Amino acid sequence: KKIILSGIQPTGVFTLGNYLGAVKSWKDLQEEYLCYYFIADLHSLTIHIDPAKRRAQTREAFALLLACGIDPEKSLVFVQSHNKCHAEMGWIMDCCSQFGELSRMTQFKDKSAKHPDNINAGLFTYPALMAGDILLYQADYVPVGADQTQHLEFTRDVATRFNHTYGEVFKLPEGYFPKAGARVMSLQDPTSKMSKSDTNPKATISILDDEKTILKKFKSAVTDSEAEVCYREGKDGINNLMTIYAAITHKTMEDITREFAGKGYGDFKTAVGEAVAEELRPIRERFAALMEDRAYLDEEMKKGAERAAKIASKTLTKVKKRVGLLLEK
Ligand code: AQP
Repeated sequence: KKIILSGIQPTGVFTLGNYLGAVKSWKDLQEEYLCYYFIADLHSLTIHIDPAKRRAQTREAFALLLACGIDPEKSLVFVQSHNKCHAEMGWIMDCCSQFGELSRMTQFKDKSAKHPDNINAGLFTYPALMAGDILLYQADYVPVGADQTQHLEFTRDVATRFNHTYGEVFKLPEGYFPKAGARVMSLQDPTSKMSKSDTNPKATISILDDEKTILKKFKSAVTDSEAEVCYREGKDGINNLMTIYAAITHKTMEDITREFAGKGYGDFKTAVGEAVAEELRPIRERFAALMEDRAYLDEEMKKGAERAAKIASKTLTKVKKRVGLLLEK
């Protein structure tokens, strides 16, 4: 089986964007691929989070993955920092990355503009740590959103350069773009993506929101002054709601336009809210049950970390040999 690898940061409860854009397809991929999914807690250190909160969010993120249908019997699920190979490999990748190429990363530019008070070195070398995550497991495919394609290209560049300098070690990973994957925008500013770390709770749907909250948030979603449900340039708010509705119901944009012809935005927003609430209800219930069973979560994390370390250490040992680090006896 081909290997799929992807990660998600424990920077808050997953949003509907994380779910529809990533985790929902991760679940389906388990049937066809060997899947490795991890909680990217080392990456999350690039932003300030209260330490106790970070710890809690890491456990929650792990439980959320399971609640979303990632099955630890089928897939490898683990916390990044529990496998020490990531940090070691990250440093080696740092030393294989050029300042110039890292300077061109748009995510660094975006994130440093967003947090001018904390432009740390980790934010700058984030793509090198990510390259290490991917290359450690010799992943064939990496499901990435449009915002991550540059980082994947970077990973391929680093891997190619390494193979050229030290001899073939790394498989070159390819992007995987799930057909059903949707890019979900903020409900309050539909020109920017929905983000877990958005400080305006009205802008995001958390996958743990209850039905009432979901309906209320959709009701206050920013749209336009027309009254036509159709997917068209300039209708960012409606386009976003249609994208969400289509991703959940598998209807086409034409179907949706037909369904709401002659009806107002109010009806449409209610329908989207109900569909989302219905989709998220079982996840919320499973999450609550999982959080009651801390021993099970800890056990699964431990098993995941052990399996991950076993796989990754093979690549790491090869890499260390190739770059000339003296291996301990
Ligand atoms: N709005 C979105 N629509 C579709 N996909 C999205 N993803 C994130 N937001 C959307 C995808 O979710 C996966 C995990 O993301 P991440 O946690 O590694 O980091 P992120 O992309 O920075 O996600 P957030 O929610 O925006 O987090 P913060 O607020 O912490 O920066 C990725 O596959 C991503 O493409």
